[in-house]
Amino acid sequence: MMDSRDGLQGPHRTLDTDIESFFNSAPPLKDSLDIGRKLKEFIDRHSFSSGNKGPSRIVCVSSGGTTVPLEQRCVRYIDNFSSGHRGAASTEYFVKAGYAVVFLHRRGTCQPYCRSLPENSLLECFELTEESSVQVRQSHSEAVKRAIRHHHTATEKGLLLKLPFTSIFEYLQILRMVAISVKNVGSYCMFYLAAAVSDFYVPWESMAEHKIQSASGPLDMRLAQVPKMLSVLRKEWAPMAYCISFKLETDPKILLEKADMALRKYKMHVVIANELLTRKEEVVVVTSNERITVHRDSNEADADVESPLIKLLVEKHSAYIKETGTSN
Ligand code: 9Z3
Repeated sequence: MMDSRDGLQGPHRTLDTDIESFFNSAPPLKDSLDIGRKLKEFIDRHSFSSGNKGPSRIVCVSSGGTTVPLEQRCVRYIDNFSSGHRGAASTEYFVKAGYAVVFLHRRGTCQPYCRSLPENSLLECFELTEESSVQVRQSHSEAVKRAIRHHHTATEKGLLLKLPFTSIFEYLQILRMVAISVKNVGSYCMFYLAAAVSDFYVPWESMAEHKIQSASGPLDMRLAQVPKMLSVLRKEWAPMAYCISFKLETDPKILLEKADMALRKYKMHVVIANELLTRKEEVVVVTSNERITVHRDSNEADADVESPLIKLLVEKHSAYIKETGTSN
């Protein structure tokens, strides 16, 4: 029997079929109706001309690592190192630059405006008074006020939509929803994909339903390759959006070459190359005709590399909007 994909040949057929079977076999997204509603409201609010200001720019920032469940009733999973710092910091700078941000983040990872607060912020930043009411500790008062002020400004203006994920299944399903819903925003939309996405996974249908038993001896498990969604994001989901992905390596000798390859293979507008150990100090912005190294300003104690990085990317996005003829 022929299927509707029989017109496709070679690698395209394989990739499309892999992507289709990934989504078909993924467990259904629990809050998909709620996510769809929130996305629609957010995008409607920012994609239509408001007064004489013209449409806003929207960026989807992905942040943190995806998990790979080993059991359907998940007890164990494979995870990665990502703290979500890059995504959270970048979100703050995008909001500052006037972008509306869909912050697609791993549950429990670093959040915008909370980066300067201690890890256990509730217990460390607050104390009980003699009358048993709660007050901010003097030592943390400036940091707490700054965080609350900036967060409120962003949320009051409706510039921040937070969408959480945990597993690779959730991440890719939500990314697809976001991408399809911003299609009409065209070149005003940007994807800034800083999430550390699993390369390998256990397909849902071949996954054990119940907790894997240790009494069964050493565990032998075959992981399938996660199909690369970047091509389909560029080709089908949001073809006009400005797309930035990240390339992470631990071996500096192969980093730039791999970033170049990703740029060409997935037709990204920009690939940001970073090394695990120096990722907070410097990154290299790779495009088809240049490589720009961006450093953290080492003279300032709380400066981060995301500040000059986002400034540069916003300029590049402006040039792209102009080039595609949609500038107002
Ligand atoms: C990155 O390279 C991010 O910059 C980091 C940020 C994950 C290193 P943290 O969250 O770290 O601040 O702790 N993200 C993308 C990594 C990735 O999975 N890239 C894929 C690859 O390298 C391409 S989609 O193959």
